[in-house]
Amino acid sequence: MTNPLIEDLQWRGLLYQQTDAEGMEKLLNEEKVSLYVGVDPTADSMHIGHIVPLLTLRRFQQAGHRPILLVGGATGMIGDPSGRSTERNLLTEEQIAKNVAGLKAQMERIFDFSKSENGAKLVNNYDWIGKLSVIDFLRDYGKLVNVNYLLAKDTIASRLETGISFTEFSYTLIQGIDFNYLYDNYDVRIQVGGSDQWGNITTGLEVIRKTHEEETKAFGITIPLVTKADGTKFGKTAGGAVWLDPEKTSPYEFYQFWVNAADADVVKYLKIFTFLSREEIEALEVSVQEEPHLRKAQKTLAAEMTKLIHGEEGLDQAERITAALFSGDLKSLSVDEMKVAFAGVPSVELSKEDKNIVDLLVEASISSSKRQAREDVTNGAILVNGEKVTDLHYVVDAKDRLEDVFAIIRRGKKKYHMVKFN
Ligand code: 485
Repeated sequence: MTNPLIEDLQWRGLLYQQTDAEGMEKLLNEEKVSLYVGVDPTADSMHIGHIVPLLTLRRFQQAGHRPILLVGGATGMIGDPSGRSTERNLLTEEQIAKNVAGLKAQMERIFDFSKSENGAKLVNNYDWIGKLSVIDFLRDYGKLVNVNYLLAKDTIASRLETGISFTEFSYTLIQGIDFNYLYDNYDVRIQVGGSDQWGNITTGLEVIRKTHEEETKAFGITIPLVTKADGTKFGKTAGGAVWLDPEKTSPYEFYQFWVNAADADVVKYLKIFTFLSREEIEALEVSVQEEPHLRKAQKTLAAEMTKLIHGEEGLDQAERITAALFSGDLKSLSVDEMKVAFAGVPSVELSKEDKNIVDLLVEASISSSKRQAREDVTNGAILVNGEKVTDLHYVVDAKDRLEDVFAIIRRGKKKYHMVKFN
């Protein structure tokens, strides 16, 4: 017995652990179900590591199932020890409220909430965990799990040497109560998470089993960690994590992250992250083998991902900045786009006074000496905000100071410098 959705997930490399693969396949063949992923509000934005389970839920939604997105207003106040070797700092209630709002907005962009049959639904576990008294917690749930059972969980066992607070020790049971709550109230049958969530997902199944007399039919699956062929960590750039929030990672930087994927990784990413069909991805795979210089697969990946997270507008901006930097023609960019485009280039601060171009090149260490600077200018190697400057007497003044504070100087074909005036 096969199921087209499971087959697709397998082909995409999205299935890692499963509590009962056969049982779940049978369930999916028989009915449309609800399933959930939880995210804790530890930051006001998700990063690209978070979206793999979310996009997997969207694949379930496309197959007719109903995604439930849980924001951990309660669990965020406790702190998941999974995948961490040290205790977390507690966040304040204000931080959590702000983070919850940020995550919700991002989830709303990724899912279709309007479908009548199986529209996505957002829930916050603060709504039920927040009401649970200490006595009820210990009597109704604490009795269900043995401490020995909890001590054997990887995320707890690995912390026994260095120590784990009772707070973080209890976390897995809270997440288990969530699964049980959603099973009872939203008919949720499957929990999905990254591989670090295996222990928490199985605690939930344990709680469901112990609180229900009839045979329970709930399942857990985890998704493998995304890896890179060169062994370095996926999802990190020189500037840190790749965030979904355009204020933290601009659509242009986001696009650049994907377009720079290695040939050895790009097909895997297309399978994991995009909704392109198997045929489309296989055609791109041929392109990577036969015409790698065209970077068709990378461009498609970058366009799909940027559109998904930042919309057509974000993609348009990213492509325009990329093209302008490639051709060296900055005049097509707005001042805001220039700021985005050059956010990462080295900047030099100079005082805000009118200055001869040769002096400026030396002071900003763009040319190595006065002689070099003169040569650069007369050779036509210098562009100020995209305009060539060949006159040795040219004065850089207010007209060149974008927003009165910066100018982009290009020397040679590709070397850009940002000069900040203050
Ligand atoms: O009932 C639940 C309550 C909280 C959670 C899940 C179900 C959140 C979970 N404990 C967690 O910490 N998730 C991580 C997070 O929030 O950042 C990451 C996982 C990753 C993947 C992602 O969330 O580390 O593997 O599941 C969606």
